[in-house]
Amino acid sequence: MADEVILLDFCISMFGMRVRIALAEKGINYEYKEQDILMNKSDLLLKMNPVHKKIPVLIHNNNPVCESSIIVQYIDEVWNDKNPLMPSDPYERAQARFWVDYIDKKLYENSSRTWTTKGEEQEAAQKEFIDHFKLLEQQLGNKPYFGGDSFGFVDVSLISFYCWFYAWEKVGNFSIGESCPKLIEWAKRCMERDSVAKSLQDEKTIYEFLLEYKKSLGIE
Ligand code: GS8
Repeated sequence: MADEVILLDFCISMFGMRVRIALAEKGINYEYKEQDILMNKSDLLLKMNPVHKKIPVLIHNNNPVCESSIIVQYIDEVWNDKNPLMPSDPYERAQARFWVDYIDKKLYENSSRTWTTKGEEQEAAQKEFIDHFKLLEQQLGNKPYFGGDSFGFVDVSLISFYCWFYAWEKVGNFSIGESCPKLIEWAKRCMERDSVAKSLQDEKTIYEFLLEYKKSLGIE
């Protein structure tokens, strides 16, 4: 019997986009179920991710897998016949996990401070945010992808942030791209992949969402 694969997701989520990219890299057909995570979480989401109650959740033959970086690694292990995403060397694998952890802990955690704060606090938050990207750019070096010649785990995990740049830059009135030209080149390289191009959300849609979200939080 064919595998049943369902993805609980929210269209503008960078975490959901990671999973969409990984599934596309492997050529997996799946059912996409958009979730209303802000106003009305579905019974299915609460049942499948009772601990965090967050998307994305991959449901593979009725078994839920939660947390985007864990889901991407799961996908790579289960569908291991095509486009490996994790490095085969244990040390390189540990390094890739380290940088994805950095993206989740530093980059993501700081992203909202670039538009929820004001004045000097905002300037400091934006500088720190850019510094995270600069460090990642250094890590990329002159390689085409983070893992070297092939698109892999760190690329999947970071490229989903790229379609948020426009919204962060416009709402926060600052520029990320100016400080990290090599990272932008890398992002454009990644965008040439079908798996990425079809999984990333339109940047204007994200911008509109962020404006509305900001308003809903009562931030001027
Ligand atoms: C983060 C998922 C997450 O923040 C992962 O999967 O990597 N560490 C997790 N999901 C958000 C939407 S995207 O910002 C979510 O589901 N939020 C609902 C809530 O916070 O209640």
